[in-house]
Amino acid sequence: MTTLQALIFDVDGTLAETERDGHRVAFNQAFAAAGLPWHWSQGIYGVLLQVAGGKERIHFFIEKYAPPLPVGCDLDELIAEIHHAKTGYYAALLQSGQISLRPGIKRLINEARQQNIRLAIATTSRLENALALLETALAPDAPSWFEVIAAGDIVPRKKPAADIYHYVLDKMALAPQNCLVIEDTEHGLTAAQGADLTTVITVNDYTKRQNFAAAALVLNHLGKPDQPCQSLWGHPLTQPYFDLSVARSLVSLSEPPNLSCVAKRLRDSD
Ligand code: XBP
Repeated sequence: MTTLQALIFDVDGTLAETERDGHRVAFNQAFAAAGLPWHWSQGIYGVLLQVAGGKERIHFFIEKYAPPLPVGCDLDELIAEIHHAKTGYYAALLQSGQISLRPGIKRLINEARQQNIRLAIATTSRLENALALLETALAPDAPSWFEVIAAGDIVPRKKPAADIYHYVLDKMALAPQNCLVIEDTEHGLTAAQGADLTTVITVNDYTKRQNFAAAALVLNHLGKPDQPCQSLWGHPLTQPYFDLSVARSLVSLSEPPNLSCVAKRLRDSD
């Protein structure tokens, strides 16, 4: 029987609602500071979220909406400057304590630590942004709780490519059937699935209409004793919150890895 050995968490939207109230706000602050008349409304940001990664998202915005650009600017330099400034604004937002963890995240991470379940992060976000969220919203030493924090440009292709999950599995020397992923987007699910990982989705306003048919379980959030979660799709949940007992049963039910994917991975790595 397969046993649960590790939990792998996505960051933005999964640990905390960082996209609408964090990254989006910081991007707008960086645009204003650069003297650019650009503004990402909540609605536009929902469209832009189809592209992962801050730099890639700015690039996509310029291509899609053709906003006014400074005359004669070097586009890559401009994007790098905006993204650098945005990272500073995002850190300041986190420091101000305006962004807190989603229900049940802290409880599940504590439970995993108590039961020696290994922890990892797999995010498209820049490493310093992931670390800042862990330090400010979880605990100053929280980054050390995670054996691997795989972030940003560490792999060549961002989600929905499976690269970041393959990277985590390789670093931890774990088989996918011994791990469970917590994600919030279809891109994240596709990435995890590409690495044969069983995935639980906690939706948010930006992702609740996405296709999560491949997930083992879809919840509104992980829940806690005084704030029960709702199961939206998948394996029936007979308790008010998601904990390691549910994680273990999902992993034990998971199908054996897709051998054609494993063979392809081996061929690709030749
Ligand atoms: C989140 C993302 C990121 C952040 C901003 O990915 O898509 O692009 O919005 O990232 P995940 P930057 O859900 O995998 O955590 O740090 O690059 O600005």
